[in-house]
Amino acid sequence: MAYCQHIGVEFMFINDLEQCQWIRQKFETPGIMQFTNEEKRTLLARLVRSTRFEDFLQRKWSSEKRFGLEGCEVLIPALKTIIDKSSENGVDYVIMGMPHRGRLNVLANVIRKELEQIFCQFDSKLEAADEGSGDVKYHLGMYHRRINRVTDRNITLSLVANPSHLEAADPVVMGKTKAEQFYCGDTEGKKVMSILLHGDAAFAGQGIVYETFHLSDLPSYTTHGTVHVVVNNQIGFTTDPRMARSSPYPTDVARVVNAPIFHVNSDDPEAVMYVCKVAAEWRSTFHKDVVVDLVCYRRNGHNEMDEPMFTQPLMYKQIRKQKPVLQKYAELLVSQGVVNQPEYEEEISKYDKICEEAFTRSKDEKILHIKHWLDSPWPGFFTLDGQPRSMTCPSTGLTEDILTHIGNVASSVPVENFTIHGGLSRILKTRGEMVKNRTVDWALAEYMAFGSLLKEGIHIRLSGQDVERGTFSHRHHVLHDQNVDKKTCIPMNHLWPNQAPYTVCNSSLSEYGVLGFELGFAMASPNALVLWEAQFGDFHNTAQCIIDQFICPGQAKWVRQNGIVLLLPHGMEGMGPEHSSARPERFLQMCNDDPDVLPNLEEANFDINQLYDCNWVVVNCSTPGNFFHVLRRQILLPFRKPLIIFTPKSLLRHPEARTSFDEMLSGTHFQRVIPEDGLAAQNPENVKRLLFCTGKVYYDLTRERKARGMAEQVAITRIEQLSPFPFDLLLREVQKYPNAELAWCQEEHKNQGYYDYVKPRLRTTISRAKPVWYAGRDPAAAPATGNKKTHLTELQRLLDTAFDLDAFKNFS
Ligand SMILES: Cc1ncc(C[n+]2csc(CCOP(=O)(O)OP(=O)(O)O)c2C)c(N)n1
Repeated sequence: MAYCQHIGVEFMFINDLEQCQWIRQKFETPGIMQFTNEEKRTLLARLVRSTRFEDFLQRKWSSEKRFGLEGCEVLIPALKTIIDKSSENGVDYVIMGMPHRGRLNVLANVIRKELEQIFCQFDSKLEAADEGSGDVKYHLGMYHRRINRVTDRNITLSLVANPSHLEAADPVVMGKTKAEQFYCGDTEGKKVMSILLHGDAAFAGQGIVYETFHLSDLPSYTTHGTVHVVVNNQIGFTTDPRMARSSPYPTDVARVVNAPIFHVNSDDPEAVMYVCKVAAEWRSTFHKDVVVDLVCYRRNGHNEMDEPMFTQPLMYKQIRKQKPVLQKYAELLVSQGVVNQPEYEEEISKYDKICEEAFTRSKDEKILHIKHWLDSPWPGFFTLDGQPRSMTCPSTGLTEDILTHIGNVASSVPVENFTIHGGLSRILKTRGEMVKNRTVDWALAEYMAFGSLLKEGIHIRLSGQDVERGTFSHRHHVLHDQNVDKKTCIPMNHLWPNQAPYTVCNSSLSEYGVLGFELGFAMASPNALVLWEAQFGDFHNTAQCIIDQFICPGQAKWVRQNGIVLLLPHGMEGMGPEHSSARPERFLQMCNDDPDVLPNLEEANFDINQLYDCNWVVVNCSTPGNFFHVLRRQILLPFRKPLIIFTPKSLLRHPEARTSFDEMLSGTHFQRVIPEDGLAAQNPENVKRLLFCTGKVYYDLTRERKARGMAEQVAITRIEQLSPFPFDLLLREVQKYPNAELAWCQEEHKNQGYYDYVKPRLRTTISRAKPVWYAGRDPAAAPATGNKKTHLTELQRLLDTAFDLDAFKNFS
């Protein structure tokens, strides 16, 4: 197929005739690529800025890493063309994600971050304001509202902060875009769009690229088309467009995701501009993804310190001979009489002057503020100087009426003429009985939390594999008519007249992509409860990069809070090495509280201050009621922190794992610690052992204690909020039982679970006055045995240790 010069198009794998015809018409119509002199001059001016910006940085800071754009200076006019064209078509908010290459240039010349703010990032003597640990300049995000000069319309541009991990920000950008579309009612992506930039190597190599593309085909995840731009220097230097087409990598990606890919020679700025216009038009016409592959070369090494001749001598000899694209294009326009030489030189000196002046101003900056680099401000949520509006949390309880109303909707079909499955009728009937008896199980507790927040105007989004039904078939938030195909009902959306919407969506089979997406979604607004549920807790490890790079340190690096909730099914039930452990030890190891320092327990609002200072909250609730409270607390807190919840499997149906409405009424709160309240608590001096535990093992312990008749000798205290560690409440517990030995009991293996986190903190709580013994499984490489009998033997052994009052005699 014949194309315009310097352009190659791949779309053979697209099976929609209309789309194929559209592309053909754009590239096969003779003479279609025409530009006015005005457009050519704008293009030249944009190339001047792009080129001279890198030159300026190189002159001022020749030994600093900046990951310059030399060789692909057309990226700036390319992006600006996509934005101009999209703005013309009605887009007023563009959310972007990009890697290192050319990022500072994009910030300066596309997003229009003040140059002095960029330059002062190079000043190593500037002190950082006390707002987290910060990040390197080519990772920071940005948000800017401005007038688009070409269309004279308002446009907001946001560049999402990212870690070094290439492509990790892709799903985050998608999620944030989806949220912005959702909150402004843009159901077709006509106002808010995403642009993703990629390097060629990671675009082809990282699986997250495919995961992200794949989300664009799912209704609750689509952003209605993303324009992807690949800075493709992997094939080295070429001016031959056929070389571009033989570049296998971006093409493979596009083929898998069914998006057209336009290769274009980046030495031909007009061809680039044309392709970018077509890509933006494609997106606004079909609302599908499209890839622009900028085939270029990289004039320097990977960074400015690198010597590329070490490894690619011949290629770089050729590259050095190449005239920069700005020079070539300027010569072309001069020869065509579009500009004359003095005008061109004037354009250059005008921009150089802008840089020099900004550089002078940058020297006046005394302090580096990371908060100037926020990509998602939350207007109104904080005070004007960015503080929480209070340092308290109201009761998370509800009135009896609200509980009953939600319970009734949760156990009924709130629409007419809708036939549900017989098995589900039984489940709803059981729910109805629980409501009559004023109790909740796990599923109902979650219903109560969600339903009440919706009433308060909080949007809720629950996403993950099979979340609509619930992996353990306990949730059933989407009812399916048994007689009419695809007819569904979401009772949660029938609770209150003016309630916020509830989104519950089964995701694709992805963790990295989907968790990143939800994290991005949660960035957009503090007034939403965004939850990602893993099918089983251990699957979070394929999303480890989102956890390590964004969720855990996000606030410290980018001064941006995020209230995402991770629901991670966890528990040792003889199911084998997989499906057992959500790896609590990993989350706990990444908590930023000091194990060796006892905080000031007398401080007012100690619990809230602790939450404010932490990097994330880790809980393992032993009762449905506490699960209900912690979900509500997540929103009622005056700030946002990620919340990691280890959620149950067998406890979902455990007859004792029920909570009475009484513990959920107005005035009640989330309990960070649930103290012993049985016989042992009545005569605490007689208690020989105080067992601390968390989560499901509590039920094994109480059953065993009862069987052994040891209710007076052994007290059992549950730590429900593992981090931040409830030093204050635990000190009280220990002081209550002066004659008791202390032991930590867990069902996980010794090198896993909570032991390594809890032990030093418990010791700090008691000023190391007593040992803290261990009752649990031995260390192991795998999280759980695959043999049911071994599982039960191990469980019995740890229970034996927990209740053998002589067990630790030989150690002391
Ligand atoms: C997930 C991940 N793995 C490895 C790296 C280390 N790394 C940084 S840049 C880079 C090469 C990128 O090549 P390319 O996409 O061609 O971009 P270029 O720098 O050449 O423009 C690598 C391997 C990284 N940042 N992220």
